[in-house]
Amino acid sequence: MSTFEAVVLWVLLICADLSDGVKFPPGFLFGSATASYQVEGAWNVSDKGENTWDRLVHSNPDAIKNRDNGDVACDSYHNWRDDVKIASDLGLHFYRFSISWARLLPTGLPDRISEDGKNYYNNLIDGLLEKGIQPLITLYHWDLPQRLQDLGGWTNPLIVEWFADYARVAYTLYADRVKGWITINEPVIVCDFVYNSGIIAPPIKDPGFANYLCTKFLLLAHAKAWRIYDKEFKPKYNGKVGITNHLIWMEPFSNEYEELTENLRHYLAGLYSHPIYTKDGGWPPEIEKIIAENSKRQGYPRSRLPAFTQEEIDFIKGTYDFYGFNFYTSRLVRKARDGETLSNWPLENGCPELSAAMEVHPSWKKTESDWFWINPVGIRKMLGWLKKTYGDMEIFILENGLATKDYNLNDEDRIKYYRDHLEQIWLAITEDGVNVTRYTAWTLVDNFEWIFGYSVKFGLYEVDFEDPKRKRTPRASAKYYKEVIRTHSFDVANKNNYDEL
Ligand code: GBH
Repeated sequence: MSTFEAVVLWVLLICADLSDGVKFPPGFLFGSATASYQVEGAWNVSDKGENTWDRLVHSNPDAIKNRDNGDVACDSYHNWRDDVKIASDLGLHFYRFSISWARLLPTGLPDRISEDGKNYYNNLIDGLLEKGIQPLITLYHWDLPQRLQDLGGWTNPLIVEWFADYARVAYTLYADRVKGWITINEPVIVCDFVYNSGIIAPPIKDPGFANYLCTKFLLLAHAKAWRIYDKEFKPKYNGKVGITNHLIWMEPFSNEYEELTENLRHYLAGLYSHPIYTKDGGWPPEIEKIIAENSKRQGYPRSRLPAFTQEEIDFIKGTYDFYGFNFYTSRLVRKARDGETLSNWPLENGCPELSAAMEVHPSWKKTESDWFWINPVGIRKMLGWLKKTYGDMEIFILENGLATKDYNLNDEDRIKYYRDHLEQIWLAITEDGVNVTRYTAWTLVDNFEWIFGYSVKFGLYEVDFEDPKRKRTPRASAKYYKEVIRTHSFDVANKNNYDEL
């Protein structure tokens, strides 16, 4: 062996050794995600039906920062080949995207399937598979057909049938090639944020009442869609179906708020988890009791949280193949002061139902988005809590990422965010024995960030929104993530030596 060879071997051994220590388990998968309304554009192309976000941005443009809208967005409807290319350049194991319900079913109902809608998703799926990337489909990421909204949307019990019919169409068309399905993205946003705040689509404010109707019917809709797959498609295709929650780690402000904090976890995560993942099913008992008592005191003849029949409890229970959640941030919890007004939006500021107020720790770095402070250890604690509370399940992390502002390719802060969160996830796996098997970076490309429009950016790739072709350019974080995937490790050895993208 020449001296040169010996040195090369020595370097290789050291590198292998270093990254071996921090490797994710073999079989652990890395992906990235987007959602239809945030990237597709083509809002009125072909026979696509109008959805609730189309309606909001057109009827009340001032609801959105800079009067932005998703009419064109990243134009992924026309540029899907670019998305597939960059997903492949990154080496993604899977790509999570959502189907626009009204693009596939222009009437919202299965009386007519759009040819163009059907082909669009067929092309995307086949394009991904050709590159060896698994498609992971979200059926509902907030863009409800407006026609169904006009009939009450998620507060109408018939949504259970409407959603199940739509799910069956999607499975029938795509389940031969798509092995991973997410029924609904972040029910706490679909129900609680929507009806408690009134500031996103559909803009209906009916706090403490409509949100709970939505919660009940959404859970039944999820369960029905899960059961359809389980019975009609799983025997043949053997894929996995689940729902994904938006979880914020809740920590007591001080010791005296332990119980309040635990209640709040059982409220925010529990309303959407207890019915599905526990052996008894149904509402989390302590929360059911609190809402019933509050309702009684307020003069209602029955709880604002609608009861389940035993049949419904059994129908929802066990409808999962994994526990899915999205994670961004954390909060500190304390009792609300007398007379303190709490925002009706419970997740990020306070929860009137429990008289809980939320704060942030001074050591958590504020990001450029109003609701978002950084606390990486929160994700490890969240994983530990899920395991302790609901048992040892397979867990998919289906979104995680950092918000920045302005065009900027050199996003060192995003790299740090990803690195620090991946480290905590790795610790949860290796030290706490939590069975996490997937990680998803939100998001592949800068896109329409809901009421913040294009002012807030989450992309691994920057998108030039002035360019008619919406050119995508990799940020430093894209290069970092590519290296994470290649080495199967968060501790990428030589940061300055990424492959060119
Ligand atoms: C996820 O939601 C979504 O699934 C995804 O579509 C989105 O792009 C991503 O996060 C990044 O935000 O300041 O009062 O308007 C996360 C939950 C709920 C966080 C709404 C931001 C804004 C509250 N989001 N919240 S407010």
